[in-house]
Amino acid sequence: MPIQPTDKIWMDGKLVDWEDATIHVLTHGLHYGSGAFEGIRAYETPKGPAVFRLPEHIHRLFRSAKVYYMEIPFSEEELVQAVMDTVRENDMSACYIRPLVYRGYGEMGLNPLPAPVNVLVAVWSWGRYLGEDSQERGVRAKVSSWKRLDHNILPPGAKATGQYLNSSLAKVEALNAGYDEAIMLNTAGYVTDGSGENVFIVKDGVLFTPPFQAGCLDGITRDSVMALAVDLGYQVVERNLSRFDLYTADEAFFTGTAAEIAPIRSVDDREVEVAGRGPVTKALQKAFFEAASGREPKYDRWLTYVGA
Ligand code: PPE
Repeated sequence: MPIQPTDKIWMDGKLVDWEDATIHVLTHGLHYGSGAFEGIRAYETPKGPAVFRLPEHIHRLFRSAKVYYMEIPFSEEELVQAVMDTVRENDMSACYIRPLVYRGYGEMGLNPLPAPVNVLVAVWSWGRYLGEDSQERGVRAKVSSWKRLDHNILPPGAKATGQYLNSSLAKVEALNAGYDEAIMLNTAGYVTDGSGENVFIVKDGVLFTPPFQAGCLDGITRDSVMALAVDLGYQVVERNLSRFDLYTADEAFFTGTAAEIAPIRSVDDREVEVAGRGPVTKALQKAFFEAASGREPKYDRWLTYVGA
């Protein structure tokens, strides 16, 4: 779906009109993928729009930037404020939020250090990431022939722009083969994550998800779902998952800011036991949306209210 323009984009400290938010063709990041980004969502709540786990997302942005020697010319608090300002100025009740830090225009070449570091924050409406009825019906996943980046190739814990070429290869392969999403393995053959989501399975009432060492992103939705699951009385185990685990799961689902919680209906044409959205997935979706929309006081600490 084409992006629906909003009003303003925050660029290096100023809100500029959507059409004027442009950069030079010799921007370093365009040529070498030298950037880091975040994906955040704001949800409608009884107290107006609230950003879900905003400080955690901004903190991860700083960690990603650090790996690539990018000194962000703003503090974490300033970028938290920038996100709030951008959501408010665009009058969004709910939206997707994309902060981006990138090497800008100045010098070319593989040494990125002489190029400046620029920052922007854009917001837009982003509906169901994996398709209209994906959160009810679930999606069909394919284990990718493309391996996920290894810790010593490009650190999978960093959300760097160039790294996403790896995810894009997997995504297009899955789509071309008639599936909705890819699941990527590491070079040892264990599950890491989807092209843009973490992966969970349920077996005999216990939740399993790959550990960070496997090479997944330390997803903030993943972390939230683990907390909610424990609250609901489920045991959550971080351990390596194999294709066998995926093929024989009772339930499986993806988590991510864009995807939220999306059931996995089948993996490589093996249907999960419940063949769609199972009871555990459904309970977690409910708990997640209650927390994100400010209807669960216990998780109010996850929300940053944008204010009038
Ligand atoms: N793994 C990967 C590889 C990933 O890109 C994401 C987020 C996650 C896991 C889940 O992380 P979190 O959002 O913190 O729960 N993917 C973002 C980019 C999506 C895009 O297409 O762009 C997102 O969901 O915003």
